Amino acid sequence: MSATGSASVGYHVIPHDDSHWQSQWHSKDGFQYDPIIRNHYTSSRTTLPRMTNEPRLPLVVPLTPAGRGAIAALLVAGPRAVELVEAVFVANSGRRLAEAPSDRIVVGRFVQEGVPGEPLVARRIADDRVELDGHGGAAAVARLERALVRRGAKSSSWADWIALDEPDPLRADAAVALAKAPTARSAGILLDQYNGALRRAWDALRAALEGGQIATAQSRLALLRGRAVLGRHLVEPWRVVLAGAANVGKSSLMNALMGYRRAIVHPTPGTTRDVVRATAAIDGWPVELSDTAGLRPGGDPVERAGVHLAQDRIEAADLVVWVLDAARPGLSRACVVGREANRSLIAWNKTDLAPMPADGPPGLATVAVTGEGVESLLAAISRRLVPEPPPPGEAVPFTAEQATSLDRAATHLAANRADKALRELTRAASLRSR
Ligand SMILES: Nc1nc2c(ncn2[C@@H]2O[C@H](COP(=O)(O)OP(=O)(O)O)[C@@H](O)[C@H]2O)c(=O)[nH]1
Ligand SMILES: [Mg+2]
Repeated sequence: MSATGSASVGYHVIPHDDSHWQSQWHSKDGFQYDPIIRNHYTSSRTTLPRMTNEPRLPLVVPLTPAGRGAIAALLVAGPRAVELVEAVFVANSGRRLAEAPSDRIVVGRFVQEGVPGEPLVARRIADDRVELDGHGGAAAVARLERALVRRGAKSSSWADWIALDEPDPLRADAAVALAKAPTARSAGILLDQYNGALRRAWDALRAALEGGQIATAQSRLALLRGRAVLGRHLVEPWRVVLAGAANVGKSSLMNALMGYRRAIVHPTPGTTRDVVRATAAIDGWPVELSDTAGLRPGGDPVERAGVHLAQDRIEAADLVVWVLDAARPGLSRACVVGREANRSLIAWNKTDLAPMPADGPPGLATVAVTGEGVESLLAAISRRLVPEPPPPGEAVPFTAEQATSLDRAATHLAANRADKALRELTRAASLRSR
């Protein structure tokens, strides 16, 4: 990824109440950089930044995901972090952790009631920050966490920890989203945002407003808003629904798109009753595909319920792939009438039996049972979902809150209230993710 962290931004953290902290962003002008924070943005040696103001309680933060794993990592951060760890850890060398050079890996054991037990590795990052690496697995992590909590630490989730420790809320949100990214492509875009792409664009937009360059602000705002739809679907998959009449080959197409037999295929019309969902990556974009019951009147109560579910899915879809039967074009056409074109794609299936009808709505030819045309359909789905993928390193707003804030700023700007737009953007960028 081409984006890199920016050293030209500043902030400070102020205590909000006993346990919560609030950060405030300051524009470049008039801000006194905190040297510790500058270090965070410029140092490549320190992997974890130091806190500017310390919470009263030291925190214990499991960093590795819950579940089985060979190694689990925990962070102990805050005042007395080293002292706290020394109460549950003894180094094999017999030396004190407090005296170990910072960043040195110290091999030792987890001590409970004075008895050294399982192996534990400690690394004193700073006086207020120690990383512990021990056996993985929920029970082992919980035991260590409990031992630290008994001695006065407070448990914190990694996401809360990032929100507390990372002063840039846009970057904190990117860190949280990055951990949820289902595909490498969406992770790449989120990594750009983590590395400052959105922060730079946000600040440039604010600078344009501050400088009274309204036209520039408007075009920057439009660009960001245009990318917000993609941004929301970097973590949440796009909802793509296969819909159409009974027996046209929707389930067969679902299986062909997925590459394995997910849905039941049968010549009997009305075989698919429930909505069958599967998640996939199409061209690197996370997608939830839904196969639905064939839309037809009548049928037994279960099939009718399936048709209702199908209609709900169609309404909520980001894209509907209408599957039409080339061998029975008349029957299929009713389904597409009146549908919004920008939310629809048409797949003429069973083109092995009959050619795509010249007088029907234009679409892509597929043969679900052989896979013919499926690659082209996948490419068309990708193009329809993301017509203009952002170039690497570009800003992409990726949370609903960011999108809302950009929309509000646009409304203010349209009403010639640049001051309000600026306030909105400033406020949104100083919110904490929770
Ligand atoms: N010849 C041919 N048959 C197909 C094709 N796609 C599906 N079928 C058959 O059509 C019947 C209905 O398929 P299915 O996927 O269950 O349709 P659905 O009711 O729309 O889900 C099955 O017998 C499939 O094998 C195709 O492209 N060509
Ligand atoms: Mg079916």
